[in-house]
Amino acid sequence: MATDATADRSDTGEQSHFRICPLCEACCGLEIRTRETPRGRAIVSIRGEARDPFSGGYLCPKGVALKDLHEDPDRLRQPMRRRADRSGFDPISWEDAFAEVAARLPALRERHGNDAVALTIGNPASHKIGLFSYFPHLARALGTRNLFSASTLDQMPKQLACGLMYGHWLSVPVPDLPRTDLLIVLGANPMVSNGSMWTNPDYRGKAKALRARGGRIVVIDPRRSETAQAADEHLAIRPGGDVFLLLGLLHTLFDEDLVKLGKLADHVDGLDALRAAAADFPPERCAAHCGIPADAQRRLAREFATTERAVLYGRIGTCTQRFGSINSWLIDALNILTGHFDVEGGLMFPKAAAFAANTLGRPGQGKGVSTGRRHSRVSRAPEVMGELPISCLAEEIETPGEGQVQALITIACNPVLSSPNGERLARALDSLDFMLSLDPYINETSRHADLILPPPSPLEDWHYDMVFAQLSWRNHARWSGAVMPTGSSIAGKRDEHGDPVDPRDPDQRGGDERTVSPAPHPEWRTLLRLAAILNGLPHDADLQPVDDAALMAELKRQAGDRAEALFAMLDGDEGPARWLDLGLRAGPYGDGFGARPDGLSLKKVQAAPHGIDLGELQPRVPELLRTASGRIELAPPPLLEDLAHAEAALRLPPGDELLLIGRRETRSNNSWMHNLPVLAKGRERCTLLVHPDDAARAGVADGEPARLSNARGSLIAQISISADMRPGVVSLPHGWGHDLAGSRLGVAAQHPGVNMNRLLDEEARDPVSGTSILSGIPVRLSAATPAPGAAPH
Ligand SMILES: Nc1nc2c(c(=O)[nH]1)N[C@H]1C(S)=C(S)[C@@H](COP(=O)(O)OP(=O)(O)OC[C@H]3O[C@@H](n4cnc5c(=O)[nH]c(N)nc54)[C@H](O)[C@@H]3O)O[C@H]1N2
Ligand SMILES: Nc1nc2c(c(=O)[nH]1)N[C@H]1C(S)=C(S)[C@@H](COP(=O)(O)OP(=O)(O)OC[C@H]3O[C@@H](n4cnc5c(=O)[nH]c(N)nc54)[C@H](O)[C@@H]3O)O[C@H]1N2
Ligand code: SF4
Ligand SMILES: [Mo]
Repeated sequence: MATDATADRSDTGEQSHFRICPLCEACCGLEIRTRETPRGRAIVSIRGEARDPFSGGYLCPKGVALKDLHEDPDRLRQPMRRRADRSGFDPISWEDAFAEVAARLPALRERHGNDAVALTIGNPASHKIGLFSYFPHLARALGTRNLFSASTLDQMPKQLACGLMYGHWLSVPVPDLPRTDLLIVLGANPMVSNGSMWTNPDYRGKAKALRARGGRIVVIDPRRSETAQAADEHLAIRPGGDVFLLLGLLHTLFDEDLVKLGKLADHVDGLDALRAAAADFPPERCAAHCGIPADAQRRLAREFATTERAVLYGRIGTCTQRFGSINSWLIDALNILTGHFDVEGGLMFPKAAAFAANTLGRPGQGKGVSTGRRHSRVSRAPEVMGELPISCLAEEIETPGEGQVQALITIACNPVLSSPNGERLARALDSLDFMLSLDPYINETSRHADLILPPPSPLEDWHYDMVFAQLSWRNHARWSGAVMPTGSSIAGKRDEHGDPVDPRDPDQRGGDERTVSPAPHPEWRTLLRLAAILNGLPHDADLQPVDDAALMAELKRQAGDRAEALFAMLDGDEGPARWLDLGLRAGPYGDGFGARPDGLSLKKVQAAPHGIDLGELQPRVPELLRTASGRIELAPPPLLEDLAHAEAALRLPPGDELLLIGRRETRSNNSWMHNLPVLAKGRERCTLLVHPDDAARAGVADGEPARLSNARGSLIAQISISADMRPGVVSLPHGWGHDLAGSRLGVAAQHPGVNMNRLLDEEARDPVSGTSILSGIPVRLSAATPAPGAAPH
């Protein structure tokens, strides 16, 4: 796909390229300037693009790091095969790599059955149209029940709650921040994370504007986070206490007659069941467990209910808990009951230009979602959204019997660091018959693979955002052309043939000689190739007919007899581009293949270098609903049932252990960007934040190493004393621990940090969504070398 929105800057000899950043959910529009040099195109600068209607010039330091990612000598440029003696990897050609897959994988599946091959997919896949749109081809070809993703370390509770309430997994409402007067943030830190399940670049700017117009922000978090520091009020909740706070608020709404459904009155089911459920949870009963006094709960409920334009937003801190699904449900229910839903300034539903299931099919009614259609083999964990909990992966590999996992394909994920008890998983990976990783790095997970197939650099690839346009603060459509020519790698460092070379000394390169492939393989093609191999085609079969057939099948499903005619009309020369043209033209703003000539198409979106603004969010109930009842389900049975467990938890004393929570750092992104020099430089980021009282009690000092331990294990972390912590709570970021042998992450290895997930129990989950409990973990803190006189904690 050569199209590339480029403006010449003849005055400087530079060119500007406009591209959305593929690194986090904010999807900022970037201006990337390049210059042609005798040795190829070089990246000159990366800035926020002020003319982007969606992000208005915002960016964070990670956007700038795209240059380092493009040029990272550790980033793989061609397939790697692990040596038989496991001493490292050697580069091989794409042809040989696929031939090896063809020789091993189908036979293994034949021998052990479909479920013997597991598939896991991670966070970056949602930022890559090639991965996201062609992943289903591979999943279908495999036909395995052992499908796992990072969703069960993250947002599955929210998707489950939304699925049950509104009828589709991706019908997730987002705060209408520009038009609200009161924002309550629960368990999220958008100042640093830049928003999640809420694509909202420049939270900082919008929050500032809210306060400038007289509005208020309240943040509820065990830590006085960066978002809390930029708010009007901070309530330091007990980790894991959100369910009790939310129930206390819900109770208050009914108790004090504050419920006001407004225009939604005719569109909800289950109000009486919700009222009955809330009766058991007066704030006075919930206070000790959530750590927020009853009068503060009642005051908050009143303020929320009586502020005309207000919104309550909750994210990962509320999801990765035992009651994550209930939390996600109650957050939306509270917005609905107070008239802050589907209205300006409240929670609203985006309407994406392409691929949104809630714009397809019959408006206002559907089949709803179902879960638990099958269960994992070992722990009997229910399937949710077609997946099993990723925390079940290790036991599915280890436990013999029918359906045991013998082979694994990992796609854009690093579960050895990102999931609880990655050490166990790492051991299990070494027992597999075959492992294949689609990944740009030899990292903690892919080092176990037999074969690693790398993606192109994001700057060599075109993109259109399939996922986050469905979660955006404003509707829009933006095309990102490729910025760098295919095969450009380490700008400025090239050998006498013009080929990019590794700028580091040979002895720094970890021993393996590397060659640079001139033609990276787009990931959609890699996935389609793997699917074709699994469907019995030769490893070098022509993929065009395979791609055509899949597209035609989809067209027949959507358009019946008109499929052939529409197929001929589709633009885009290959792969996801044609699917995108179909998505846009058949979508809610589309040209309907000529029926609405002013509507969107791939060509039209490609021709708008700064993107197309599709306006503020609009009310969408009941049109968006896809529940069987055609109404919002306020009291979905699986969630209502789990309330009995919350009630039981309330009868136990709250406990007084020190609790570990996580956090995110601006210059870090989960586990995989610690190898980029521009982000890695500066102070140590993987530090344990400890309240001064807890530090004194444990006898640990600022800047010193200390031991954090529990029944699962122990680690040594550097202490950073912080009065921003709620006493009794410590905070450590996740995604660190880059000291495992066999990875090739030269920069990250110099600041390895520690892996907090070593202290987590892989069997601890929210049973309703299968999501791991990542927050509120009981731990002990002590001096690394006990100091004389320090009291043990
Ligand atoms: N810089 C940076 N940005 C990122 C990422 C990154 O790694 N680095 N990761 C990206 C990803 S994958 C995601 S999913 C998003 C997540 O984005 P957010 O949901 O905003 O996540 P966090 O920034 O981790 O903020 C979670 C907050 O919850 C608080 N918390 C912890 N436990 C509890 C609890 O029990 N109750 C309550 N109420 N609060 C609690 C923490 O103190 C923290 O401030 O961020 C994305 N953006
Ligand atoms: N304790 C604790 N653990 C957590 C969290 C937490 O808050 N606390 N957060 C959880 C959350 S929200 C998430 S989303 C998960 C993330 O969990 P994962 O998705 O497993 O982890 P990432 O660190 O995002 O790793 C992404 C992988 O994709 C690779 N990659 C990057 N770009 C590409 C690409 O273009 N193509 C391919 N094929 N691969 C690519 C990287 O090299 C890396 O191996 O971590 C979870 N783990
Ligand atoms: S906030 Fe940073 S990482 Fe996220 S999209 Fe914007 S520039 Fe990229
Ligand atoms: Mo995430």
